[in-house]
Amino acid sequence: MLGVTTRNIRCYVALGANLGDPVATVHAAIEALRELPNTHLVGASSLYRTAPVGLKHQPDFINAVVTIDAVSPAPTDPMAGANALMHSLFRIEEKFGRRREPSGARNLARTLDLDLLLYADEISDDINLTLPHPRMHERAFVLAPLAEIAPDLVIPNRGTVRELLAKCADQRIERLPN
Ligand code: PH2
Ligand code: MG
Ligand code: MG
Repeated sequence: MLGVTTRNIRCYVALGANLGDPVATVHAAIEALRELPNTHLVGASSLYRTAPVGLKHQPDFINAVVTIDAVSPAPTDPMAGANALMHSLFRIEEKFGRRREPSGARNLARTLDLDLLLYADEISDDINLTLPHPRMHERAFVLAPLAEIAPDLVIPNRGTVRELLAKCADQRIERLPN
């Protein structure tokens, strides 16, 4: 590839499911992420059974986090890459049966939710793609799997994953055997 420079962009994606067969779905979704073009799946956490956060009368979730390196030609607008990745995540959600309410209602039980947590050190307050993910720093269901694969990672303006997880001790979460 003469003359084309590429760079690897380290990204973290959270997986969550609480409808259907969530354990099978999260395992299969990790494989779907492994197949994404122009990316390399670097690592995956264990699966966790977690109490719903901010939701009433919903089943427990299965959650996990993966590390992905996106390969991007440089120079480019970094948010173009982040938006492209987010749309790939939406397509995988749909493939696994995720239906979004036409009303835009959020936080319904879902077969699969894929959230882009971090895209390198991009900071964005775009309403459609806020980076870092605006609530990741206070959620054990994100921080515990992330601590398994990147404990010293710094969430911009928040702290390290390890420190932040220590503040979430009140949230019920259980690692499933691999
Ligand atoms: N996702 C939410 C809201 N609450 N709670 C748990 N335990 N796991 C999730 O994935 C989750 C949640 C919004 O996407
Ligand atoms: Mg979510
Ligand atoms: Mg989501």
